[in-house]
Amino acid sequence: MTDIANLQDELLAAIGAADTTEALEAVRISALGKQGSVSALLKTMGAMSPDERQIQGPVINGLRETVSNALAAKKSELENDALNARLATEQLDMTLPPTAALNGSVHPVSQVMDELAEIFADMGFAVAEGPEIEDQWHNFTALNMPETHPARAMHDTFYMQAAGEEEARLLRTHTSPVQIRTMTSQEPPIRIIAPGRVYRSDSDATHTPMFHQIEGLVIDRGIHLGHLKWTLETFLKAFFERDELTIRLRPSYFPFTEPSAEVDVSFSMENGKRILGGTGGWMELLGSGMVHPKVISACGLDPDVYQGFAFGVGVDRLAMLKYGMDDLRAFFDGDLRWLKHYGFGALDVPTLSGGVSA
Ligand code: 2U9
Repeated sequence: MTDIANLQDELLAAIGAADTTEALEAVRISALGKQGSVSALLKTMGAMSPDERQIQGPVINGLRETVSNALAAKKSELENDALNARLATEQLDMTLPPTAALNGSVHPVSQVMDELAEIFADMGFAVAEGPEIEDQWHNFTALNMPETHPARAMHDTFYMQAAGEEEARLLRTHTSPVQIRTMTSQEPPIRIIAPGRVYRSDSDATHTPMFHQIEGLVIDRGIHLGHLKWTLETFLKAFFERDELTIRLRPSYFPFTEPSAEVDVSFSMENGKRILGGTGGWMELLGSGMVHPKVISACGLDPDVYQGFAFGVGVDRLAMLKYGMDDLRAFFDGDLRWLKHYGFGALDVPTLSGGVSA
């Protein structure tokens, strides 16, 4: 009995003295391991007479339980101490500058969208957004493209039919439904740009099933083609940072504008490469026109009172022309080497005063 009491005192003292989890584990093995002192005592019970076992059994089991409990208590005490020590040394200084500028980079599409928002904000345009999953009315019908209109088939639309819903919904094929939503919810004058993702079932070197568009819309009294031409020329000069850039409107057709015009931008050659601006030739860049009276009526406005102009252009194409990428598919590969090469620093925020380019 006294041996067992002595062993218990010894073990509890050793547990109390253990100051690391490793030291505590060594004590546990010396007591409860295969060759441990407590395990050896437990083994002796097999050879005892029933009377002897009735007396010694509870004592030996009591020893095992006391030692186990002391080990568990000490273990959680040591772990708690370790956590507190870590919390005391690990500090996060929220006032330090971010390191994002060194590690990540801003995708050229995001950079160009920020540049566009900055340029158009200076001309009084707000940024408008809308859902990417649309209904057919906002994406087509309100834009003078009834169900039978051939342009609907030309858009290579991704449709989705929900169970129990009568009409299929779709991934917007252009950002124009955003302008429709603005016209049906706000009073003119309206001056907005709608940048965002659009989807068409099309895929090759110059087409990806998802791409980025920016469209602009102005609705007010007395708006005419002159306002459109000035706005586009001012925007393109600011975006490409070339004062000698000129534009040319060519008659075209879109269901939602009348008249419609394709916009060409002048370019010149420098070291065998096309750069925008100058007098070397013309490059097609945007689509535009005066908003069709039927579109204005569809949004509940009187076309005899309100007129407007609209335009659309691919953001990815604008980025390629300004920053010199040649393959559209690389935009969406997520290749870190490409992002490092073409990406922009997170702190290079485009401003008109500091220069819109990074
Ligand atoms: C409303 C009224 C009119 C938007 C317009 C274009 C011409 C156009 C293309 C350019 C390249 C799409 O990304 S692209 O393939 N867009 O040519 N977009 S006029 O007209 C609107 C929009 C909304 C309410």
